[in-house]
Amino acid sequence: MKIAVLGGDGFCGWPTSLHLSDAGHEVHILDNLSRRWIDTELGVQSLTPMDSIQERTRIWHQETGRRIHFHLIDLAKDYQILKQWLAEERPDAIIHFAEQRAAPYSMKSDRHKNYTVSNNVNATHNLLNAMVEIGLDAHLVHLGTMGVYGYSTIGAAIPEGYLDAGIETLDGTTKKMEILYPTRPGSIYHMTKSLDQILFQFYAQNDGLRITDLHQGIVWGTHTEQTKRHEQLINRFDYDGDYGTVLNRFLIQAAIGYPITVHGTGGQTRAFIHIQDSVRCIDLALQDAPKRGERVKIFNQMTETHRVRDLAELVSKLTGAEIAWLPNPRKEAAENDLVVKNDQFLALGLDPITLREGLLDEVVEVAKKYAYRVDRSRIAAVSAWTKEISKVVERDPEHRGLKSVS
Ligand code: NAD
Ligand code: USQ
Repeated sequence: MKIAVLGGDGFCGWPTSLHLSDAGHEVHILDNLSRRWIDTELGVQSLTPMDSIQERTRIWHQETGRRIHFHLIDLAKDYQILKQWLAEERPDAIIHFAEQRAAPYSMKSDRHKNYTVSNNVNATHNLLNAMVEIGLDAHLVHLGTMGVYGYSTIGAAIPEGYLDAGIETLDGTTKKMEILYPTRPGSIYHMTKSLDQILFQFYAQNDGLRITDLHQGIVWGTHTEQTKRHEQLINRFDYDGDYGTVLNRFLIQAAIGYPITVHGTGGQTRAFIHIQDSVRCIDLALQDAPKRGERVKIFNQMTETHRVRDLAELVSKLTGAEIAWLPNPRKEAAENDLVVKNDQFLALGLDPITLREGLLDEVVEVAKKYAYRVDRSRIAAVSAWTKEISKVVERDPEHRGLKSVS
């Protein structure tokens, strides 16, 4: 297949591009490299040394003889260029990773909120609009998030996207209907993914676009089979307070002797998936495209759930690192349970990699190897969800003390 990977220079997009190229597909990365600019804005860098996208694709060609093509396009702003590219290349499938994906970054200031909404919603809408305009019947696979559901604790498993509901009609009977599971986003970023869902629903119903939305949990790990093939194919690894995700952060903190930063009581339960499984799931989803006219196919792309404090304790036990209990910069439930259905990927043959598989050590090894690249002053998560929380986070002496750990 000819596959366009939008956002293919990122943490999930790069290993997915390599995997698909390795499997024999013709891969085109479309990316505006905004994530690299955001690193510059925040004064951080990936823990792992990342070469330019051109150099990465050159090394891939050198190692495998296969070409990955790169196109510098801003999906949110370059509508005409995107439309022309799609019209000329007519990919069979499009994988859409190209959004601003950090919740803390999306909550930093009014500017960051505006940027996240306009970047994410316009990127998705421009793509859908262009596909209809040029009559492109490609299978669109989008990376959404478990966070659209809001991690609620209602004593039931979260279904894969849809909920059977009943509504009382005027004549007193109950009419059954299938609805999108109600969204309850916990950040501006997660809100944009909830808006994406509505865009997909409309374009599938109105124009027959074939769309799969993958509601993915937190991705951990760094290497995949292909990124391990050469030092310069290495994946991005974010550890900073905005882009670093919880498990990868805990592992790198442990590796460099920084206290493990648990927010609040660490009572939040989240869904997780290893990067290698994330890549596999996308491949499985590609092979299971919906038919024209079918509703949007929604998968929960996760393999296990864990409570944040359990992860902190696990990493602490594994490495001897101490745990710091910090005021939570986010507005989120202090404690939540989470049960999630993921039957569809299991039925398609996914054999999940779990935390028990020994890959935690692999991440610690990577973290130790590149520890010299870490700026410890960038580890604290200081983006506060509300002005009130911001005052608490700033006032707390322990947090300030931790920020200056060196
Ligand atoms: P990332 O920030 O590493 O990669 C995103 C890529 O998209 C970057 O290379 C960036 O430059 C590009 N991009 C952003 N806006 C663009 C635009 N307007 N035009 C062109 N390119 C643009 O993020 P990631 O961790 O690889 O996540 C990829 C996708 O998966 C995101 O949509 C995210 O919401 C979703 N996701 C990620 C995780 C996770 O834990 N990392 C979990 C669930 C879902
Ligand atoms: N947390 C800590 N300490 C830290 C960092 C985070 O206790 O040092 C806590 C947070 O308060 C939160 C939980 O860990 O309760 C998860 O935070 P996170 O930053 O790992 O994950 P999140 O903000 O939810 O976002 C990440 C990705 C996002 C993706 C989402 C999937 O950045 O792109 O959509 O995971 S999910 O969480 O399932 O919605």
